[in-house]
Amino acid sequence: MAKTALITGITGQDGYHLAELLHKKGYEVYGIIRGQHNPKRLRVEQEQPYVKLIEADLTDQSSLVRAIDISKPEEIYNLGAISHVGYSFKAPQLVADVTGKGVLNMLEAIRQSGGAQTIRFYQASTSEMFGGLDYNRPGKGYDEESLFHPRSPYGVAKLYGHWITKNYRESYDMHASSGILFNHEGPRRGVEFVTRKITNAVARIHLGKQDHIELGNLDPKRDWGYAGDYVEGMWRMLQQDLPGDYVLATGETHTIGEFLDLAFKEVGIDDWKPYVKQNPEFMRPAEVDILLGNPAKAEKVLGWKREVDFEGLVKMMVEYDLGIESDNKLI
Ligand code: NDP
Ligand code: GDR
Repeated sequence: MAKTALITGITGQDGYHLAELLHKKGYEVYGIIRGQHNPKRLRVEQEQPYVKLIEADLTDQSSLVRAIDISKPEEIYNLGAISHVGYSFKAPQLVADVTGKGVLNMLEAIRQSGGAQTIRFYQASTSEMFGGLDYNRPGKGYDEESLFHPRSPYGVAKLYGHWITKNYRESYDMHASSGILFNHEGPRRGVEFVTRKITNAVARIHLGKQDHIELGNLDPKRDWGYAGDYVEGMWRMLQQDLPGDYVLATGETHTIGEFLDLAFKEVGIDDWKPYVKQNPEFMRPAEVDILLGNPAKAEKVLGWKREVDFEGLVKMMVEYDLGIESDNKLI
């Protein structure tokens, strides 16, 4: 019989890819949408009509209980969060409420609905919990046993979400798993994140719609993969007999400068420096300098491996942005 899943963060990048994956697998898919007027509702309704939307908010536990009552899911994927690291310095308390305490609200909603033993739970944990500092960075990359040292209100809130998920697993024997995911991108990435900001600007510069791009710190290194690959890993975690924590990463790290190199080359520009200006507005009070993940456990236990490589990812994103910018479509 078809399984049922409830996804928070359905309007986000990962919500899009996960809903598509689960639908292809024959799931009945419910998604939580927040706010009385959410402009992204129309996009979901038009592109993914198979998703049944339920109005709720991670800060309102009663709305989560209602969402579980309506959907009666076997699996809940908690992708909802305020997810922008830079923004988390500007609204730290809101981020604590949504990205941190929102996880507790969902876990408690599951318990109150009587689903602690029947509903499998996925928490969207992050490489931002590690912090990328010299002292805690293993040569082979961060794994599930590495020390945490978050460097932003977002990272701190996510660490709370990570530990409360573990705590509910241990305390109430819940099938609650955390995916510690390193950066994953794609055409569906929000333009507020550096990769999509770059690929969209590259397309616009190529088409003469914009003459430069303003960025912050170009030195940080990230382990960038493709979001479509990562949602497969999330699903595999919930299909295991036992819950657990898993790093999903590519095992490669690249600077923002390298991303710029490849993105501009796609439109025939070899030297991007004349097109890039630095703007301190996009710098953060504390930076995560280097992120590199070691996905050995996920590869061994889940049989998961990323398919799309760094070059393929940049190419895919630039091509997508050239398409929508040529057609003057909204991003
Ligand atoms: P997005 O920022 O694209 O999506 C975030 C989603 O959370 C949106 O659907 C948003 O809804 C929703 N949301 C925000 N506030 C609330 C709220 N109060 N109640 C309910 N939903 C809310 O993130 P991604 O898709 O990129 O990431 C998915 C998850 O994975 C996030 O938790 C993120 O922190 C985490 N993560 C992401 C990584 C990445 O590289 N993408 C890596 C590691 C972890 P709305 O559209 O209405 O704002
Ligand atoms: P990150 O992604 O902080 O890694 O969090 P983001 O793309 O925002 O930043 C990556 C790096 O680029 C630097 N940077 C800029 N960033 C943005 N957004 N805009 C700029 O103009 C800019 N210029 C330089 C940043 O300082 C940073 O070093 C993402 C999110 O999806 C999180 O939710 C997730 O948990 C982590 O990835 C893993």
